[in-house]
Amino acid sequence: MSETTRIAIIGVPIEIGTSEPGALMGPAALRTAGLIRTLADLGHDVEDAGDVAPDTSGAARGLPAVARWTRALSERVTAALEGGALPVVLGGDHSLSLGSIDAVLHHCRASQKPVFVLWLDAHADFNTPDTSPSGNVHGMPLAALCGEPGFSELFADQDRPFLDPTRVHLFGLRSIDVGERALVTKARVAVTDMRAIDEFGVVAPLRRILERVATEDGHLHVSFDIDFLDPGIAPAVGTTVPGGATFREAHLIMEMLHDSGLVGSLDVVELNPFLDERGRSARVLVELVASLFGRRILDRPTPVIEAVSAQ
Ligand code: HAR
Ligand code: MN
Ligand code: MN
Ligand code: MN
Repeated sequence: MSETTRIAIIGVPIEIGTSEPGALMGPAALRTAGLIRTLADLGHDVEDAGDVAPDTSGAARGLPAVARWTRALSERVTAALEGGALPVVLGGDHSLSLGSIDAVLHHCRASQKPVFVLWLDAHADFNTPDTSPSGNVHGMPLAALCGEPGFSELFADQDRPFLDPTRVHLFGLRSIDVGERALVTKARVAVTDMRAIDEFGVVAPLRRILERVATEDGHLHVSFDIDFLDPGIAPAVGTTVPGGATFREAHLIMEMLHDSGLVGSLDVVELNPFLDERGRSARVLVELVASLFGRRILDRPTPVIEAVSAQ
């Protein structure tokens, strides 16, 4: 059995960042698929902090409404981090990362720890209100967090810390908009797109990322958008893109993240249970999160790795 981690589960039933209804059921579906019990059975100390429920009366959609969620979630994630727990945030659409990562940035500003983000996603989510073809806020969180213009109303703190785009790593990218691509390039966001994964696999690029986080003694926030996975294994998402990660690739990523010991916070987002097939996408996510938290086949790290690197 690996070490015990204190885990704070925070549900965020938000779907106003998308145009497809249903993601608000995501936290409930992940609980139904056994997420809490699975993590507790691995020996972790799991607290289910329930769902965030901001007052959104008078602001039904758009940035003003998302701002209410962002502020409420940022407070909850900050409380978890300050209490020494590892926050696991269940979505809900990807606009919730505005709140989870804002909290991580504030928390790490005090300790001067650099914040790294591993963005497992088919999309870059680096649009601004100016470049977005859809106007959907779930396609914008990284741009807002990195300080691109157009988002001043989102955050409570006018002197907020920004995310350093060169410490953001897009992993699994295979759909990007024209204006968004220009921003990603200009900001020098790190990218391992699907072509790179096809050519080199997931191991070499992920090892480089983890080595960098370890060298700089950083906090690693993992933001796992279910559309990173191939729709064939995880159909429950409004924005499917073909050619996604296989179960084996995603599983290995989770095992490597666990073995690194570097993950400090996690989002699991964009699950839309209304589009699922008998709960199978929710179950796949629970399996993968279990691997990130130490479920392994044998009761020891994969032995071949030591054998190979010792040569
Ligand atoms: N890039 C498109 C847009 O901004 C689609 C974004 C879809 N985003 C998510 N999260 N599903 O990654 O509208
Ligand atoms: Mn996303
Ligand atoms: Mn996506
Ligand atoms: Mn595997």
